[in-house]
Amino acid sequence: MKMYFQEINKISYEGAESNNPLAFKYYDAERMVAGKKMKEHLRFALSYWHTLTGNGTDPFGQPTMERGYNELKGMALSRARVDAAFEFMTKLGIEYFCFHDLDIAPEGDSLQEKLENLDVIVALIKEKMKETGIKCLWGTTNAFGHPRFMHGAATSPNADVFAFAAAQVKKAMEITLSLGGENYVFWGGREGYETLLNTDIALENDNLARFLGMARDYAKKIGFKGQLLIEPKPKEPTKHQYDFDTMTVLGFLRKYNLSQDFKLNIEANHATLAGHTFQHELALARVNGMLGSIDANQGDMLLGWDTDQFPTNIYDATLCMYEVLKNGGIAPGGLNFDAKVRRGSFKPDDLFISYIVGMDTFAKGLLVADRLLTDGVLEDFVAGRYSSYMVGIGKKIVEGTTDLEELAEYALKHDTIELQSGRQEMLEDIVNRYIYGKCE
Ligand code: XLS
Ligand code: CA
Ligand code: CA
Repeated sequence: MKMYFQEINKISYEGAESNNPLAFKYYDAERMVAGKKMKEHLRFALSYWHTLTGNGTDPFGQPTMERGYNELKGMALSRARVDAAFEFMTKLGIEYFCFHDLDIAPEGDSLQEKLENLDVIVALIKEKMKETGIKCLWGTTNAFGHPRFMHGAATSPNADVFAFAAAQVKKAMEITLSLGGENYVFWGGREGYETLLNTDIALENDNLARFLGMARDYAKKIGFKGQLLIEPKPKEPTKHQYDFDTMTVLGFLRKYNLSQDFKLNIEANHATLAGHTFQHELALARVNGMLGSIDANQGDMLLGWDTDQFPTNIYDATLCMYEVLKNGGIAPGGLNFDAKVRRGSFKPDDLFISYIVGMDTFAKGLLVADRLLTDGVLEDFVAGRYSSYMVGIGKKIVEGTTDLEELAEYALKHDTIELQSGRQEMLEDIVNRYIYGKCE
C-alpha cells in the first residue's frame, strides 16, 4: 500500500516541555481525567472534506496543497484518499472520522453512477475501519455544491430538486448505517434565501420540516440508531440561513414537533458568525437537552466569513470543555475538526501540526475545565448569586406558588433592595489563573 505521509512517524505524547512540533504537549490519550480517559472525553474526529479533499483553492487562486495523490483523478483519486485518510488518522491516534457522500466518491454523470461509485469506496472504507479500529462519528450529504442546488435543496422552489436531495440523504443514511456511524448530520447548505422578493419563506420552512420528518422516518425504518443532528449556521452560503443559531433551530423543531428526534451539532465558527460566543451556543443547547456534537474550529474575529481555522484559542476550548463536562460528556457525539489549514500552509506536515495544536488545545482545555469544576469556583459563585430563589418569596416564584398581587404586597414591604456585585472581572481573573497553571 502506498504511504502518503511516509516521512512522518506516529505522533506521541512528549509533555508540555517538548519543543517538537510533531508531538503532543497535552493530549495524552490514555490519561485519566474525571474518571474517563482523555480520548473518551474528547472523541476527536477528522473531517474528510477539509483534510482529504480541500486543496487550497479560494475565490482568487488555484490549488496550493502538496499531496501525494494530486496527480490522480476520479475513482483512483478517491481510493488513494481512503489510504491517506486512514494512514493520517492512525498516525495521529484519531479514532473517528466525519464525511459527506461527495467527499469520498466522485459525482459521476448520473445519479445511478454516483450511487455505484459510493458503494465501491464504502466497501474500501469498511475494510480500513476493520483493520484500524477507526470509527465513523457522523455522515452527511453534500446537497449544496452541485448547480442543481443553487436555490437550496429541501427549500428549493423546484420539487424535483427536493426529490433529488431526498435520494441523496436516503443513500447517505444507508451508508452511514452500514459504516456504524454514531450520528447523522444535517447542515443547512443552501437552505436559506438571498432575497425575500422571490421567496415563499412559509412554504420553504414547511418543506424543510417535511424533509427532516421524512429523513427521521427513514432512519427509523432502516434501523439507524444514531443521533440525528442539525448544525446551525447564520449565513454563508446564503445571506440568511434558516438554521441561524441554537435558539432559532430549537424554535423551528418545536414548531414542527421534531424536537424529540434531533439534537444540535454546534460549530465554534458558526456561533461567532451569529454574533454569539461559542460557549453561548453550547450552553443554550445543553440547558435545553440538545447538545449532541461539536465542530471544533475557530473563526477570525476580524473577518465576517467562515474561515474554519484550527482551534488554538485556549480560553474558548476551556469554556467548551466546561460545557461538555457539565453536559455529562458529548458521546455519542464528538469533537470534529471541521477546520482547514491556511492556503499558505501547503506542506503535508502542516496538516499534522494543525491537528496536533487543535488536539492539544482541547486537551489542555479539558484539564482546566475539570479543575474549575472540581474546585467549584464558578459554580459556587453562581449558586450564591441566585440564592434568593432558594428561600422565602424567591422560592415561591420558582415553585409557582405566588402571583402578582402577593408579589406587589411583598414589594411594598421590601422596597429597600440591596444588590450584590456580579464580580465579572474577578471571575475572569479566576479563569485566567486556572489556565496559567493551577492545573498540570
Ligand atoms: C459548513 C459546515 C459543513 C457541515 C457539514 O459551513 O460546517 O461543513 O459541517 O455539512
Ligand atoms: Ca461544520
Ligand atoms: Ca464552518
